[in-house]
Amino acid sequence: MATNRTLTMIKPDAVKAGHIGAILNQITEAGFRIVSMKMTQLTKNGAERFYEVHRERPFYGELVEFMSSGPIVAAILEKDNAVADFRKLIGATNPAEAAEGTIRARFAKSLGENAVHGSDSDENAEIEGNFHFAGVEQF
Ligand code: FUP
Repeated sequence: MATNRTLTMIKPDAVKAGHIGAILNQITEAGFRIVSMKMTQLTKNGAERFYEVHRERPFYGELVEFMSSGPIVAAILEKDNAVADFRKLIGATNPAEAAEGTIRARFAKSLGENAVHGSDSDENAEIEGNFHFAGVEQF
């Protein structure tokens, strides 16, 4: 079952800019079912733990500051081939390189403030889903 799920976050830049509705619409129009969803805010410690794999990268500090700077919308999404299909829907990490019509091409500001997160593997989708949601919140 985990192979059909991914975890997304609508990041602080996109929430501030008022894009929650448009992004969720694009996600559901693309055939993803919402398994879990909430508006929340990462603490600095939470963002550090979520992005632990990037700890040694030069952008880690900025990433943690940004991701804890305001509210986000976290959601678990379900669809066949969810991880790969969602990454295709959001486009490249850098919005300047994201294909036309992708969520990042439409809504992201920059490489650092790139509107949405999408899990990069089935294993991480499960870890990230369980980071944000308890079992009873996964429908
Ligand atoms: P992605 O899987 O597309 O979200 O990209 P990564 O896991 O490589 O990066 C996670 C987040 O780190 C990105 F969403 C934005 C930030 N980042 C930077 O700020 N600078 C970089 O050079 C790479 C990533």
